[in-house]
Amino acid sequence: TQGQVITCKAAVAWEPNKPLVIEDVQVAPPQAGEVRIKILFTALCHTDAYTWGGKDPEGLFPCILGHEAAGIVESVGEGVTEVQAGDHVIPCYQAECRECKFCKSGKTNLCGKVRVATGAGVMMNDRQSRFSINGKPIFHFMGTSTFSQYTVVHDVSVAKINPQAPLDKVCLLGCGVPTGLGAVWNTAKVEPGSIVAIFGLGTVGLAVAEGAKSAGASRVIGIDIDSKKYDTAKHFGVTEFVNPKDHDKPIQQGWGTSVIVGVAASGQEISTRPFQLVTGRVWKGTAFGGFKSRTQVPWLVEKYLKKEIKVDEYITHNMKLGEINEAFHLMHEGGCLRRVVAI
Ligand code: NAD
Ligand code: AHE
Ligand code: ZN
Repeated sequence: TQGQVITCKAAVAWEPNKPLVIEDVQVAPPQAGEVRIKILFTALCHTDAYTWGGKDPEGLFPCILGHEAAGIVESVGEGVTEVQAGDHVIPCYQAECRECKFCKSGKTNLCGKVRVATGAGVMMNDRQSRFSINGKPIFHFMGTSTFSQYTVVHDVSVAKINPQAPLDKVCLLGCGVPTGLGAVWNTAKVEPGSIVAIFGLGTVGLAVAEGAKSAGASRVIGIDIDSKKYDTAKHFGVTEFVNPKDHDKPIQQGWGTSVIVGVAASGQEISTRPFQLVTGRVWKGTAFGGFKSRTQVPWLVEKYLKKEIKVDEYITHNMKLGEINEAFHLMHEGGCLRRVVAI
């Protein structure tokens, strides 16, 4: 198949909020600096639902969503040296080129090399998509587009991992679990004895709880409007629960560091009085938990293999590509964390 167009199945989002359609999609060969990956397993993250729901200012349609996955390299384009056909990999929506001023700064995990293209749903080389249906281009998403049996990504967006790792599990290390752990370890830098409050007890929130427990937090307060999340949350280190629906007055007090993880729809903003920051509160945000993707995803895979971090525990459903719309609906059910789809 090297050098040839591959026709395969992919779940195409034709329009916001309309069911995804499993289509035969043509996937062009990788160009210079690109890698074509056979995706074996992909999970669904809330961000996929956010973009599918038309809330993402960068959302483009038709597109192939999906960014939390694992697979095997099928072929590589010219000049690609760090991976080859047969390597087990995790696509990384947050690239790491190790050459741009951001990568070299030592201050951020955000990489500038291909972000302009990934935000526009195309590849950097020619600003075109590698996906098409009978000649009609279909946009990429987050530089990953993992709801497809084959995808093309930039080489700076591929983490090569230990081939012994089970791909149906470590696909989660492509987004949600690292984001939560890293929000605690890298961004908030939680110290022993700290009190941590988590708003939203999905996979990202529970990974925050796991990270907080491992960092020695004395209390981990879980806040969710869905009381069904509370039972599971205990197993991830949440020690107390608050359902905002049970309170008619604000109950927050004190100061500390707030780390924004969640994404918001176009036009939605957060604000506060300067006094809050003047008097010692700190407001930060985190993308992919501050982890350097190509360097640290393989390290997280090793930590999982040594049983130092949980992954299996976040998987509540195993599904097939044809069930992807059901997988989106399940997101809103109490018992649901990650759904892993076999592609
Ligand atoms: P999820 O759907 O699995 O979980 C979200 C949880 O939040 C649910 O339990 C829901 O009941 C709860 N919730 C909803 N509204 C709430 C409210 N008003 N107050 C308290 N709880 C509320 O989602 P997830 O996949 O864990 O993702 C969580 C968020 O993080 C999403 O916004 C996602 O887009 C974002 N995200 C950001 C990054 C990043 O790098 N910054 C990475 C992954 C996910
Ligand atoms: N496109 C949205 C922003 C989306 C966003 O913030 N994405 C997170 C990752 S969410 C993963 O589930 C992120 O890492 N952003 C940094 C980046 O470079 O995209 C918008 O508001 O325009
Ligand atoms: Zn995600």
